[in-house]
Amino acid sequence: MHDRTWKVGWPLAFVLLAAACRDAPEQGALPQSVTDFAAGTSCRTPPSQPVEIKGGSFLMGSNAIYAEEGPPRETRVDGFWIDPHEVTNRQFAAFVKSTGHVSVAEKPVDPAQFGVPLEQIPAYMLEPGSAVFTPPARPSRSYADWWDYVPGANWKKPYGPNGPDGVPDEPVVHLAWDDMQAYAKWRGGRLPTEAEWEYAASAGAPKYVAQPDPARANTWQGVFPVVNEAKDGFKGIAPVGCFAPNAFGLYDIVGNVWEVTSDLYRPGHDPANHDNPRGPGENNAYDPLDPGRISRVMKGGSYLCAPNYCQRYRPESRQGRDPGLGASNVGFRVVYEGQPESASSGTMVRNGKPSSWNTN
Ligand SMILES: [Ca+2]
Ligand SMILES: [Ca+2]
Repeated sequence: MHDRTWKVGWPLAFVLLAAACRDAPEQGALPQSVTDFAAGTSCRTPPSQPVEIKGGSFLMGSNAIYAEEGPPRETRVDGFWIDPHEVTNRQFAAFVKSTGHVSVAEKPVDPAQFGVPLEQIPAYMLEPGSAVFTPPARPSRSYADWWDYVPGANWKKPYGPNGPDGVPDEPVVHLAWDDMQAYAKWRGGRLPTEAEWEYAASAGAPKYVAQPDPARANTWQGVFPVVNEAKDGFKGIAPVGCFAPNAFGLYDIVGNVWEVTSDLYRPGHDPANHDNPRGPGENNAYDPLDPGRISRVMKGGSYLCAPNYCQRYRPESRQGRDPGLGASNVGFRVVYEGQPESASSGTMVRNGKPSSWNTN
């Protein structure tokens, strides 16, 4: 195992992923290995045709739980199109096959990003790799106890070189911002703004604060990080489409994996910025959990969000995300300015009025 002292000193990504830790977890049953977190279950893959979201207004943000989500304010969003599910390994593999793209996690790490002399950097941390959630051997409140930098972990080998291959219908993870951008451009789209994402995730439904029912989203039931009851059927990541879509027909938009947006991160919303907001500029971006770096906003929580730890299984939830390092619970989905060519038939339109999902 890696040097724990060094891990605690990591300045960024692990904090970003685990910042919601507020209370000490309790003793409980322990998963035995990372392979316990492979889903091993397949679900019906939902349609991939992008869904049209008509423009409109909604109450963006919340004061209910975390200060960084407020203040709520009426916000207008222009119409757009959005993928009905998180980008999958199958989709990303098609992109790689077409373009030859090599993801950031598959390349050696630039030692300059650590800001310390080269001799102080453990060699393994300069190898290609990514951050993998690894259940701790005992209850802990320290994120450094459940995040490991694993050489050889990447989108194709999400648990590391000795783990299983990425499952085609599971969301792709371990990507950096540049990888997501490249994929979105290849698809003819882009990453959503935070406002677009939150509008689509809210789907005209009332705000809520409680953890979604296990039938509605892949989150963490039990006391994080040691008691993973998996009442929703998944200890870890789930294939897309295993849970009911929201009223706009969007699957897993809350839970499963966090979804990175194009906005730069700053705690809280600017009340004056409510017409198609695109987040703060670089000079105003600030992530208190990673103050030396400019983070992107990610939304909706993941399979690691539990009531005692990360109540971010809601449309309003947000955290900063290091754009340069992937992780095993962070993915994305793509939006489009106009009707994508692939959606010329079988179009699904959602206009703020909840309606049932129709695959016709
Ligand atoms: Ca779960
Ligand atoms: Ca999600």
